[in-house]
Amino acid sequence: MKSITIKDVRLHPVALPLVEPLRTSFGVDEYKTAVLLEVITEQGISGWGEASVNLAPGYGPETMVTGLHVLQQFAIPLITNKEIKDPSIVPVLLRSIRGHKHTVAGLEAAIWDACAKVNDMRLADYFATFLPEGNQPRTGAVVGVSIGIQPSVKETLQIIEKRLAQGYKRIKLKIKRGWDIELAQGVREALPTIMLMLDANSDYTLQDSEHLKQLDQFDLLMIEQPLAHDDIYQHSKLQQQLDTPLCLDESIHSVSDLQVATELGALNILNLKPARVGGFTHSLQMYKHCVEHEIGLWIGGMLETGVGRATNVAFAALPGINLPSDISATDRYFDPDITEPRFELSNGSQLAIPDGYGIGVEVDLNRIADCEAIWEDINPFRANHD
Ligand code: OSB
Ligand code: MG
Repeated sequence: MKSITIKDVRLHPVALPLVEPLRTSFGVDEYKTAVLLEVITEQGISGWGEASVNLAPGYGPETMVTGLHVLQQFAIPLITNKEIKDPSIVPVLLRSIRGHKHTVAGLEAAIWDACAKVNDMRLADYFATFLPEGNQPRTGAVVGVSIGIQPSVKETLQIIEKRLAQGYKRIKLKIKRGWDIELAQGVREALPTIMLMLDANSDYTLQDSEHLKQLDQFDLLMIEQPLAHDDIYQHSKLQQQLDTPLCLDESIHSVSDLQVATELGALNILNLKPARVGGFTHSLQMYKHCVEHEIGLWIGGMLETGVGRATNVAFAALPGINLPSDISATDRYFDPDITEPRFELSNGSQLAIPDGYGIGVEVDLNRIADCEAIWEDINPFRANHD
């Protein structure tokens, strides 16, 4: 395998209007924001990655402003002009930076893309070379769709019907305190056999366990992150009381978190977001852990732009990902996106791995410039200083 040396890193802070905003228990955003990274190698290859950071520290603690700060001041100098044999060295080079996982994951992703391209490989095939034999990617990722909190059961059902008609085979509904049992009941009555799951984004406490037990009657695939974003122990107590499998999202940031959660029985399923765990090197370790411990595994999403979507599709195509991932077709998020071609749903609720090397999609620099201008308009620091 050929190595790379990074000569330059370009940052593109962007905001893209969302076709359908996603209302969760912690809020709603009109825009998807991210810092896109373009690493340029000595051979002149561009690798692209997405640091998926939000306007507010809602889902995670990072924001656009912390992301830009940490990349410029700390992360980029640590990787520039060093020979990188392969991307698994990146967490080592960045070890003096604690936390900021979404941010460093974006930089690592750009390096994964560059390394795959310099070796004339699709990213999915390149990932497989870091796994034991028998982990060759499938033709694509099996996916589902995540639907935000709507004003009524009726409006939720309309969106579900639309998504089922488009071919999505797994529906995830966001819930919150006061918007759960009635919703699950209404949806199950109308659609008794669909693959259905709920995501609470940490809105409940262990005191709600009697209430949450009522959800057992709705034949849910799983309940995602019902309790605190920084808890593992109480989830293990809740799982003892529930028949429905629990899936953790916000609580798991590292291999160590996953080991603790496994030992305690706090999860049956992992929502693995490469961004949340600091990138693909750690994601590969967690993938191996889940396979070994028979923990259900799927790839979660952060409403990524086409760059992050492409990297996630490549990872989600690996055969150890055994549940539908939260990666939907381009038209569910943006019109237009910043990459070409669009991701489209094909038979069996799948997104195909693009043919090209690396992430396999082309970045549209004009569109990126437009989205940088939108970010400039909504940049909170700029607004405060005007
Ligand atoms: O909790 O999984 C979540 C999006 C932003 C922040 C948190 C979450 C989500 C999603 C969207 O559920 C999944 C997607 O990208 O389609
Ligand atoms: Mg979630």
